[in-house]
Amino acid sequence: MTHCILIGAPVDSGQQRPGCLMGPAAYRVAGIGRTLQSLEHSVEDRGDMTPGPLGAESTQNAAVRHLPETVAWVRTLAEAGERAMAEGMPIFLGGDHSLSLGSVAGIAAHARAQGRPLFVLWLDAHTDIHSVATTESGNLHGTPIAYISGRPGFEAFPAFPAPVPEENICLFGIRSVDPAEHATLEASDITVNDMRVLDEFGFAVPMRAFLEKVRAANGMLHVSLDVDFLDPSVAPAVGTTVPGGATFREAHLVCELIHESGLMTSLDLVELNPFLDERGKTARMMVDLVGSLMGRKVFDRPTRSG
Ligand code: 4U7
Ligand code: MN
Ligand code: MN
Ligand code: MN
Repeated sequence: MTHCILIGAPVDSGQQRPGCLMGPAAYRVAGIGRTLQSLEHSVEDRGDMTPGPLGAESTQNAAVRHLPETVAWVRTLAEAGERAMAEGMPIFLGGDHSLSLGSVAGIAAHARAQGRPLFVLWLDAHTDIHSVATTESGNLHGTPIAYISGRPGFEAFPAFPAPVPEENICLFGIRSVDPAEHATLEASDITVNDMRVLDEFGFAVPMRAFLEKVRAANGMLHVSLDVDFLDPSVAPAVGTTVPGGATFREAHLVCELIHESGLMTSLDLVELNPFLDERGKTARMMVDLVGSLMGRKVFDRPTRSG
C-alpha cells in the first residue's frame, strides 16, 4: 500500500494552447482518487497549487514566453514535491510539461538528502532538452530535460538542487526531435529509446534494461508521463500530437512493468488538455494507466504464466 499525494499543477504557461490548466480537474472527474483507493492505496489530495508572486526574470532569447510565471511555478512545485516525498508518493496532476522543471527539482532535493541516486523515465514523443537560450518555439514545456540534467541556460531559474546524471535519464517513445536537441543528445549519455528502437525490440526489453539499472543502483525513480507518448488515436487531448505513438496495449505494458519493478517513487501526469478531448477519453485513458502503474492487473504473473 502506498500513500498517494495528489498535487494539482494547473500550469498553462509552458506552451501556447490554452486548456492544460483544466487538467487536474479532469483527472479528478475521471476518478484518479477512486482508482487508487480501489487498489488499496491511501489518497491525499492537496488540491491545486498556485504560483507565488512573479519576479522580473528575463532572457536574451526573445522567443521565450512566460519566464517569470514559469520560475514562480518551479519554486512552488519544487517545495510541494520535496515535502510530499517525505510523506508518500507525489503524483503531479498537470498542467503542461514545464511543471516538471519544478516537480523534479523538489524530488532531486529529497533524493540528495536521502543519499540515493535519482533516475528519471521520460515517456514522451519529444526529448524536451531545449535550453531557455536555444528554444525556437519559446515554449518552456520543451526544456525540462536540459534543466534537470544540469545544462547551462537556466540562469533565471533556481539552481537545480542535484543534477540528474545523464546515465540515469531514459527518454522513451521519442519521435519528434528538433535539430538543436539532436545535437545535444548525440553528445550526451542520455538513453534515447526512440520509436525505431521500440519497433525493433518491443517496449519490454528496453524498459526492463532501464529498470534493472535503477534497481542495481538502489535508485529512486521518477516517471514523467506526457500524454503525447500515446498515439493520438487513443489520446487526442494534447496540443502537440505526433502520429506513431504507443498503443493502448504498449502503454499498459510499460506501466505494468514499472509497477512490477516496485521502483517508482514519484509521478508526473502532463500535457492533458481537456478542452481538446473527446468525451473524456484521454483523461480516462491516463487514469487507467495510473491504475496499471499502481498495481491493477488481470492476474498475478507468477501464478498464471509460470
Ligand atoms: B512536450 C518542440 F518544436 N520541440 O520545442 C518545441 F517540436 O512537453 C516541442 O514534450 C516541445 O509536449 C514539446 O516547442 C514539449 C517543437
Ligand atoms: Mn513533454
Ligand atoms: Mn511531448
Ligand atoms: Mn506537448
